[in-house]
Amino acid sequence: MDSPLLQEIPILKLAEVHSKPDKQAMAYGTAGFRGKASKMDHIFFRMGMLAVLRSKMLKSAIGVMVTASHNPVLDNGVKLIDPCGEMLVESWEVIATGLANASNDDLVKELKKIVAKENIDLSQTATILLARDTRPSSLSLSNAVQDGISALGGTCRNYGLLTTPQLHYIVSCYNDGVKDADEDTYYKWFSSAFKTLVNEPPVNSNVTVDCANGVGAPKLNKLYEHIGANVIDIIIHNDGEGCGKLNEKCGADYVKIQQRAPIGLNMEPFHRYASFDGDADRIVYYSLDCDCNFVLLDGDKIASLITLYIKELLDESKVDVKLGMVQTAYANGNSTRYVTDTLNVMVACARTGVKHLHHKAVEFDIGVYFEANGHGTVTVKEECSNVIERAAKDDKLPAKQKDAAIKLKTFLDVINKTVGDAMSDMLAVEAILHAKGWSVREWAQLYTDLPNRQLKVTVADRTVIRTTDSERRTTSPEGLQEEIDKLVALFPNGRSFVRPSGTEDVVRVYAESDTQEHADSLAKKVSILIYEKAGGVGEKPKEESA
Ligand code: G16
Repeated sequence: MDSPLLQEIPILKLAEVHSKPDKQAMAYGTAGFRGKASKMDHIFFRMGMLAVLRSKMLKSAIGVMVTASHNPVLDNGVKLIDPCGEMLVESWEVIATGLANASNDDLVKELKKIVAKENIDLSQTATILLARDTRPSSLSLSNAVQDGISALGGTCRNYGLLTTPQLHYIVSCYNDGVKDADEDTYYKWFSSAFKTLVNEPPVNSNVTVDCANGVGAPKLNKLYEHIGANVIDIIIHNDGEGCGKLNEKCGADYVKIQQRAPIGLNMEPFHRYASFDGDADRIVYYSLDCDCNFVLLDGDKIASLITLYIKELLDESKVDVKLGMVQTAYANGNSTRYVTDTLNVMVACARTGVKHLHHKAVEFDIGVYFEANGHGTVTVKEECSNVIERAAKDDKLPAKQKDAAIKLKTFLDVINKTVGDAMSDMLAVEAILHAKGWSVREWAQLYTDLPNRQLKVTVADRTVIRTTDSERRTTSPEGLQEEIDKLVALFPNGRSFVRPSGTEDVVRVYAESDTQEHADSLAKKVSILIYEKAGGVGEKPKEESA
């Protein structure tokens, strides 16, 4: 009997509507496919089909998120979410790239190849949970995903506008048996966990949140309504209602890279500010010190604060589990030293991309993982959750010990364990500051960042840069690493690395040194080197004249 896949006509009809332009190739990058929205319709259609195949294979619902997160407003992107709410497994990224790049004529052949290779039973049902961000192109591109889903006979539950981490959370709830899980399920869970933590007394100072003119603004507003203004005071900035554009001079990426406030924000010393990115999966905090210097509290500072708090509660509760932290090469050297030497917690290093950090984090009983750009969360092994829960209920324990276990349990409830989540991370930070009676001043003083700089270089083909050692060293082009080493040696406490971005068509350059001037100069010199050795295009980076 013919399998549903062999009903080629409906597939081909829809494939014609979502036809692939000739000679266009894309790869599943750091967080899915990303690029100019106007050139990606066929990719969204094909990812709808791929999600159906994955759902049939795993007999679970699969998520599809339409977003390009921190990228400019005219870009878009798509990524698949696996059943527990985690990123798509890496082996399927290769399959996704193959399907995205198959010619129109080879599309059905490519689908059949996937079915055969992965041994997919096409008689299985498939459920796809779909959501999108607020980009102008997101609605039509999510319609393309829906066409892909119906082409292979899958069922689509379309949640409309959501933040990326909300969809990750809903996918995990759905596959856990909560079939009616939706946005409200998210708000109810996180607002209730937060209120349990901080209700008495409530948070008494406000936090201003730049939502990058993205989907985070309406969603944070809803979360705020669930928590209540009597518990937390949130002021939303860049809510997308004015003339500001998504991620333009605002949002977590802008604030982190430029090390300055987003557009239109008049900052006051010691006030708490936070920025989300376009789909609210990243968050950075910042403030002004008494001399009105900009103070950034990035992903490293958030991770350090969370690790410190969990460590304190583990020590107080005497719960004996293995706590660890995971960072990337971008982590500020002093954050790694603080966590290793002062907190005495083990730090592992992973490649850029939360999927890589997540995999390493789950090796610990409790794994705190964050990229310096503010993307991260905490993972907890199930056995570890059970140990904490038992301690929290154990009346034989001394009151202080039991109380710490209760606090730890409630704190971990406020975390979205599926993926980095700006809203849930914000609640975690607010809860810790509240518990410790700290302002941003005490938090900032945990350690002093080594001055650093990040730059981008455009080259003809960024894949000529290959890296090793968690992206800390290059293996190609030949001789490049030796040249970088020579430049680094010129600067006290110098460190620099380069890597091709997986979300933008650029090579990223990171440098740190003892002073901002030195970090800037090292970053510039390395950028020039990349331009010369790796086929730079456009304007060549210049050294600032003294
Ligand atoms: C995505 C990934 C992050 C990564 C960032 C930049 O973030 O989820 O893990 O750090 O891209 O990646 P790259 O340097 O390879 O361009 P987002 O917030 O854009 O989804």
